[in-house]
Formats: sequence, structure tokens, C-alpha cells
Amino acid sequence: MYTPQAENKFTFGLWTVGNIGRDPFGEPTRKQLSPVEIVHLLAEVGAWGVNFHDNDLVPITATAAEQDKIVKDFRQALDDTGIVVPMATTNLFSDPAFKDGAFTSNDSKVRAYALQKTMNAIDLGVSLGATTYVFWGGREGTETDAGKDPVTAIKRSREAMNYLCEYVRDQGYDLKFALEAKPNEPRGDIYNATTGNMLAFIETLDHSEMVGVNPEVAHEHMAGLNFTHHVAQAMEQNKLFHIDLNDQAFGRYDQDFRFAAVNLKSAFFIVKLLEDNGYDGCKHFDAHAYRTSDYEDVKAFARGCMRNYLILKEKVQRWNADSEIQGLLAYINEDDGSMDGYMGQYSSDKAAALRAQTFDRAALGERGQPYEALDQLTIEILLGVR
Ligand code: GLT
Ligand code: MN
Ligand code: MN
Repeated sequence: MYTPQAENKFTFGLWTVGNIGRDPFGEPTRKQLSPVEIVHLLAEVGAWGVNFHDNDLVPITATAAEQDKIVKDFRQALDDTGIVVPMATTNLFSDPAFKDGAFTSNDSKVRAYALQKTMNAIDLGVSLGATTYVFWGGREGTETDAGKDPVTAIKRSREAMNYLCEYVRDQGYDLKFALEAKPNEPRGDIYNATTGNMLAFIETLDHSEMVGVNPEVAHEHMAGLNFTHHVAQAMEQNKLFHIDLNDQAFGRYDQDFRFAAVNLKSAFFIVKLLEDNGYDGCKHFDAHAYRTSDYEDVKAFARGCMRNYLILKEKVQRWNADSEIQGLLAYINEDDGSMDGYMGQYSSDKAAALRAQTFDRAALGERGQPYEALDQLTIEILLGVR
């Protein structure tokens, strides 16, 4: 029952299970696996797909001949395992050239190089099957706003997105963009810090229909926000093009823990939102194993991400089928229809009728909501006693 299936569309980035345990204070604790080895590891744990940054697959220093060999071997591993590539992205953050941003850099040569690197990476991703392209602008920000005008930064971001949308159209690629927000880290502050910012920014693009969001649990939690609400807003606007599932303690650095490892209840509501609304895109686990793990434990990490999703999915079904919960929901949402004539689509007649209506304000304030009872039933389902 908790075995991952292709229809679950569970994916991992090469950089996730391939994370070698380096942190700002310590050297790697695991040896680097090749992309081919990572694909085989993912097949072994039952994942459906693999995503990559250009340089996770092809080192930034590789020659054309080296690139051809790497891509050929990778393609062979995909064929051998049945693992697919649904998403790709560009590394615009590791190289020192991007230390002050890529698309928002003050240096026009860096901005041009970032566009060139992204076009090449799009070609690479599409050639391996990607239909979603993620943009995470980890370096697009500042430590001091003395150095960069934030309005200019927004305009530069827009110019880059418009340029790259046109590139994709020009090539005739079947590819959509998914923008990923993060409030800070590695920059002191990153532009378009939340999914809400991204949704507003997208509407200003020339081809906004090609562009949606890739929200990540940890990033909204770092900002102290309710991830489920942000994903809901994206879904309601048909802009949830991709999702990065992981977990994160509030107020901490970017932890990228195994999905549902920290905030079980919010993980439940994320799964509930996705399942109840029929989200059928990729569920990408953008997370990595603890630095203390060896590769056996990395497999336990990857299996845990998928298993937790499937367990929570079963809890959602249980919640939806629970008659006591449904009874409470029916009570909460009770509506005798008597207000229908006053609300909904505006008309001056309705407004006049509404103004003439008298309300028993005290009675309105007296009605209680059984949210304690409902939340407790939710907890009991999660704790496995219901
Ligand atoms: C990086 C970041 C992630 C992004 C990846 C895509 S790279 O690991 O922390 O949240 O999704 O660029
Ligand atoms: Mn993260
Ligand atoms: Mn991410």
C-alpha cells in the first residue's frame, strides 16, 4: 500500500540523494556518486523521475566531447532503469561569476552569461525529456541594498524571463517555467522572497501563461509562513507547475529534511490539499539525508520521503471518510440559503435588499465553531488511534 507507483510521480534531484554532506562548517561526509550511480539508486528505492541542474550532470569545466560521453551514459542509465527526466534547471549560484546574482547582477556581462548558460541548460534538459524548467535564484539578492536598486532588480528579472520564454517559443519546445521563491540563504535577502511575490511577478510577464511556481515547504517555513496557504493560492490560479516537498523547523537555516520529518500536521494538510484538488504534477523531494548518513541511510531517507507521502495520503482518505468529521464539517458549513438573495454576483437590487436587512449581531457572535473537536479528531487520525 505504501509502495511508490509511477502515477505518484515521485522525483528527486541529482543533488538531493547525491548530496555529499558538505556544510558551511564541514567537509563532505559521503563520496560523490556519478549521475549514473544516482539514477540506479533512485530506481532501487522506487522513484519515478530524476531532475538535475546543468552542472549536476555536466561539470561546468567539461569539454564538448566530455559532455557527449556523460549525456550518453546518463541516457543509457535512464533507459536501463525506466527513470524519466520531467524537470531540469540551471545552476546560477555556485560559480563565483554569480556571486552577486545572475539575472539581477549589476554586471551586464554576468547577466548575458547567465542567459547563455540557461539557454544551453534548457537545450540539455529538453533533450533528455524535461517539460518543466525550474528557476531558483539563490544569488538574486543582496547583503546591502546600497549596492543594487531593488526596482532595477525586478526589471532585470522580468527582462530575463521574457527573453527566455521567447527562446523556448522560438525553439518550439514544449516547456513551462516554474519559479521558486526563497526568503534568504545564500544571500542575506533574496528578491521575490515568497511564492506570493512570485505569483504577482508572473502576471507582469509577456508570456505569463508559460510561467508558474515551484513552492518549497522549507522556504515558506523559513519565512514563518503557512506553506499550504501559499500552495493553495498557486493552485487556485492554475499556477502550481511543480512542488518541492521537504521539511524544516521554523526559524532555522535551510534544513531540507526528509518530507514530514518535522511538522507532521502541516505535512498532512499539504498532502490533503494536493490530493483533494487532484494535483497531478511531479512531487519532487528537494531534500537530503542527514550529514551523518551513509548511502544505505540515504536510501532510507529517500524511501522515507515517499512512504511518508503515501501514509499521509491514506490518512487523508481516512479523514475524508470519517463520519464524525464529516458531521462536524456539515455543521460548520451549514447554510439555509436565506442569504442567497443578498450575495454573490453584485446587482444594485441585491445591494438595496442587503442594506434593508437587519442582522442579530449578538446571535451571530454567539455561535461557536467546533474546531477544537475537529482538530483533535485530526490529531487522533495522525496518531493512528482512529
Ligand atoms: C538548491 C535549492 C533548492 C532548489 C534547487 C533548484 S537547488 O538545492 O536549495 O531549493 O530547488 O535550483
Ligand atoms: Mn531548501
Ligand atoms: Mn527547492
